[in-house]
Amino acid sequence: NVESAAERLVPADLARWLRPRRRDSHKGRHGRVLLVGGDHGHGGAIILCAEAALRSGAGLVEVLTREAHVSGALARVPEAMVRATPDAAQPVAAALSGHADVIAIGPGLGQDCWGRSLFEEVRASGTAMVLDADALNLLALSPCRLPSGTVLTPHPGEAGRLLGCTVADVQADRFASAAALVERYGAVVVLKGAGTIIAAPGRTPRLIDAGNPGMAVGGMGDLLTGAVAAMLGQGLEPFDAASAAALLHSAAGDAAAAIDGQRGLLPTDLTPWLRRLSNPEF
Ligand code: NPW
Ligand code: AMP
Ligand code: MG
Repeated sequence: NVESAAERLVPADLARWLRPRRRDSHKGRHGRVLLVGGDHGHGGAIILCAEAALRSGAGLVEVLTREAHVSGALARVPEAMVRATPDAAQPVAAALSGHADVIAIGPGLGQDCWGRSLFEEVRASGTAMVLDADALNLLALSPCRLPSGTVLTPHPGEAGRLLGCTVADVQADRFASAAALVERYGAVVVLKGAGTIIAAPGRTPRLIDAGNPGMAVGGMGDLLTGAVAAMLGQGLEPFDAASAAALLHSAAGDAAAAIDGQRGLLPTDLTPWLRRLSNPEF
């Protein structure tokens, strides 16, 4: 069956994808990553995403969020370039200081006019994309095939919306659900939750046993979105970028939980481990 045929990833596999950097490397080689989200009430999601992108090795991180969240984001992550769009969304391109290699959109994006117009613009941009959270919810409202190489990171609730079925249906056969998402959207899919699956058109699915229920807390998935964007920015092809990021994120969750336990684990407890584990030679 599909599960027994899946490639099981273990943390040591990170060394396959995360090689030491060239001595003469520079930030432009590690990806200019644009992260879009953080509507009113969900400002933290895109800040967590930015921290994770930087700690996973992205070269340049830009955040596009609500004006109200700019100063908080800058205080927390001064390494990021943080910009706002006004209520009537101005073009994303106008808010960029330059060309983005990859755009991740969705954490805390919301589904009202602000989030919808940003999503439509990103979808039309032709740039490599990572879609999470409310970008997935918006996609579910107007489904379409996506440019190959787009990465989707649904949790089971979002996967159910994308497939038009219940969470129970998704969980009843997670491999079949991941395959159905790949089939319907033509994208790389990271089906999150215990036993994260990475699936892509024409590829043998991958399964990650690492990770733990301490990770079942708000904001945890927002880190993964930033990590996927960072891996794409560093030049991994989409299936490997999604795999490396999900493996890094799960291993960081286990490393952090091994110190002080699962209960009360926070996404920010993982960020130092994203750095440490993304340098396998260390
Ligand atoms: P149930 O209840 O079991 O039927 P939603 P969200 C299911 C932002 N955030 N296994 C589960 O269904 C996000 O980025 C902002 C099984 C649950 O009820 C989004 O933009 C934060 N089922 C927005 O909030 C921190 C699972 O999905 C439902 C499952 C809403 O995103 C929090 C919940 O999903 C958050 O990240 C699993 N492993 N996981 C911030 N600090 O700013 C999920 N489900 O309704 O899509 O809501 O994920 O909270
Ligand atoms: P989100 O629901 O978007 O915040 O994403 C939650 C993140 O935590 C995903 O990467 C999940 O795979 C991970 N996670 C949540 N619960 C578990 C669990 N019980 N075992 C392993 N990973 C989990
Ligand atoms: Mg989420």
